[in-house]
Amino acid sequence: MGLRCKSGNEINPLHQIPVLNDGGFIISESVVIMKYLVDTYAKDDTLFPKDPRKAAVTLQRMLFISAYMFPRMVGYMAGPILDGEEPDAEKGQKLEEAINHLNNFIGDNQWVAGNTMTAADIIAVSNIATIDASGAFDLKAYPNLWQWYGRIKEALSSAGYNEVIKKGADMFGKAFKDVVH
Ligand SMILES: N[C@@H](CCC(=O)N[C@@H](CS)C(=O)NCC(=O)O)C(=O)O
Repeated sequence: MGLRCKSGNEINPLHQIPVLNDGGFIISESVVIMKYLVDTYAKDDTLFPKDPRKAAVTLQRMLFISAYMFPRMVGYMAGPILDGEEPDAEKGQKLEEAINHLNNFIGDNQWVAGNTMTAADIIAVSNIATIDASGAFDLKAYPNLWQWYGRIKEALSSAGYNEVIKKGADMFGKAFKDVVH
């Protein structure tokens, strides 16, 4: 089944991915999908804490990635990838601001939303892996982020990081690099 069925029934009227179909329960928006999956299938609440303040910080970080960093990443990378345009320096600066914010959010903590790994780390690494693969920014210049990036890749390695996250990130990164370099 695609985003639009042959019958004309749409599983996402916005025609966007990701969309989850969990036994007929259909829901879109990456942050909502992740929360639903944790609430429904996780063994405990560590990936999405129940403590109100920890939950608020986790959600803030997830929405920061989805509503602030991701649009800036797409804004910078889509023109070169889809239309063969030269990268726009101003859009690159906007994305770099978001990278810097993430570096500051991590701060001295081990993870994006504090000292335990949460769903915020998973959504964040999907974006950072794509930015890394684009080769357009020196992520080592953001030490908190760079150390966290190594940590999260290691933490997710046995959960299929290469197949689930790196493969797609490398594909987009390569498409960008092919135009730019
Ligand atoms: N806020 C949405 C954004 C989804 C989104 O932008 N999806 C892109 C691909 S990553 C898409 O399907 N774009 C096609 C379109 O907008 O027509 C989420 O986090 O799930």
